[in-house]
Amino acid sequence: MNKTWWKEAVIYQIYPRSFMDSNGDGIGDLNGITDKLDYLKYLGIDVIWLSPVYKSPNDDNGYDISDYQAIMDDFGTMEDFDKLLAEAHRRDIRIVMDLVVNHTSDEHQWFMASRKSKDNEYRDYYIWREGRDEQTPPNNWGSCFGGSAWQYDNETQMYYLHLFSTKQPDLNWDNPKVREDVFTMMKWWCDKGIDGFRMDVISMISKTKEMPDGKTNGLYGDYSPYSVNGPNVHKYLQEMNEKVLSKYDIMSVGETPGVTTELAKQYAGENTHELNMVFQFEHVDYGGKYGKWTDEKMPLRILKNIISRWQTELYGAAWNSLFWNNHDQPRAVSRFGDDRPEYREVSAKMLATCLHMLQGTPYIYQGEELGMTNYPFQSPDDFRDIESINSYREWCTEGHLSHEIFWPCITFKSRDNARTPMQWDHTEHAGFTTGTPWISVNPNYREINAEAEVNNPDSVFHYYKKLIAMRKQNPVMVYGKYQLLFEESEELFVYTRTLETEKLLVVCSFSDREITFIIPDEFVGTPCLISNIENTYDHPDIVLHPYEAFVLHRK
Ligand code: TEU
Ligand code: CA
Repeated sequence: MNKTWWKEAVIYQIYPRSFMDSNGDGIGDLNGITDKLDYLKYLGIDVIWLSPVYKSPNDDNGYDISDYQAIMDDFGTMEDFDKLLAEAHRRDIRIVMDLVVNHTSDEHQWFMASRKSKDNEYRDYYIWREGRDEQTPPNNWGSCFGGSAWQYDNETQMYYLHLFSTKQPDLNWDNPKVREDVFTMMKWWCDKGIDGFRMDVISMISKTKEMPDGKTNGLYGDYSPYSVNGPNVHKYLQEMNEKVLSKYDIMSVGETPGVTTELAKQYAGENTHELNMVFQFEHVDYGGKYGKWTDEKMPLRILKNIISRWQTELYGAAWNSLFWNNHDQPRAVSRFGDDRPEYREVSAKMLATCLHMLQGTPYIYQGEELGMTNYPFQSPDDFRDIESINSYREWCTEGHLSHEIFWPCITFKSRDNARTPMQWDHTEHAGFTTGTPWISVNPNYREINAEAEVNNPDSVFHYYKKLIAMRKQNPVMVYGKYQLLFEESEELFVYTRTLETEKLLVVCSFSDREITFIIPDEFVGTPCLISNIENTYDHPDIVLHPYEAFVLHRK
């Protein structure tokens, strides 16, 4: 297995809109991030993944880009970006940019030209089709954010494809000029000195030519068999690798909905010349009752099964990305842990232990290191996210589902849970802004905030800091081989990591009960590397506290 910096790194995701507002307009910005670099350095992370900061009309908070080489007005200027990059590099922190090239904004100049006529030079940059008849789109596909995936355009009386919102038309990657323009743009950022790309829905860039109807489960058909992991996706990524990625010392991580372990070995194989890693979603896509919406927690055995399969099957062949949450997912502690006040800190630390001891590169989503929780939504008016707003309308206002049934599901999983402002201190608006925040601050900021946690050596923050530092001292955390123990347990996630003669035992309780546990012989009497509770581990028989986690180290 090759050793590389991005395997050894810990990556911290910033959602700029909600991180830190430097000028009082209620919106986080680049200078706000620069102001907080010392905080991130103190935490110890190596890389920042910046969610999109490009010019955008913000239909989907920056994932709808109207100019790839300009900064969003809300976030500042290109000079501010250059300063952020320089200041980050001065602290040995790398910056990975979000690359959103499955689609652009409908306000991108390529699309504005494309829609004007059937024969202009940008027409073929997007995916245009005739309708079946005047009222009917080319096929039955539904978009990710509700409604048909096709939008009729009056100008030329044809439909364009948008797998996401109507303001996010899909680019036509089969057009070599599209690929060339995207690669040129990527090189422009690389030449500026950025350190890599996180590639938005990169598994969806290649569509089948035929585009037949998809299976319906309700109003619309499923596009995924014809758009996810499509016919030319690997060819295009190899071309991107050859023309751009291989020319720089950068890292790449693909966001790949629909990826399997087999496909991951192609997308991110050690020798396939595509990407360095991919994000898989099996452990976060579990159990939708109404589309993706559900209030069910995933049974631990299923979670362990998924994670273990990825750990085992990628070993030596491809590299895992490790995450509990991101800007599209609810808060980790509310979803996989227990956010009741008596268990929040201990379960957040347990989850951190469980994730950082796995094989792969760990990603921390802003506020996770504080144990930030889901937001207590009161009404649909609290939503800012296009997906939550459209879904509520589709299922409840226009559909036939009752509010009482849908509400617990949408509030458990809404993307807005992750997007409330970072909680910096106990002052008004959690120190995020001196103005009015664009989305409400979680009212628990008086108890849960960075200032309080930095000052408390027992905090979730300091626990993360310790885990990150330990990774630098213990190559077994990075390169050790994974093995699951006690597979049948419904409450404990126990595994080992082995590197040559060194071995870690990782024990994590996902239960709010006390549990008796017998330490495997070979670890009895070995030193404890980290634990989230005061306990001793020198006798084999122990009683685990609720959400206890510990790691023993045998050399
Ligand atoms: O997300 C794409 C994706 O995989 C969706 O399934 C995503 O989980 C979405 O939230 C639906 O629930 C990426 C970005 O991460 C997301 O923020 C964007 O909205 C989307 O692409 C379109 O660019
Ligand atoms: Ca601002």
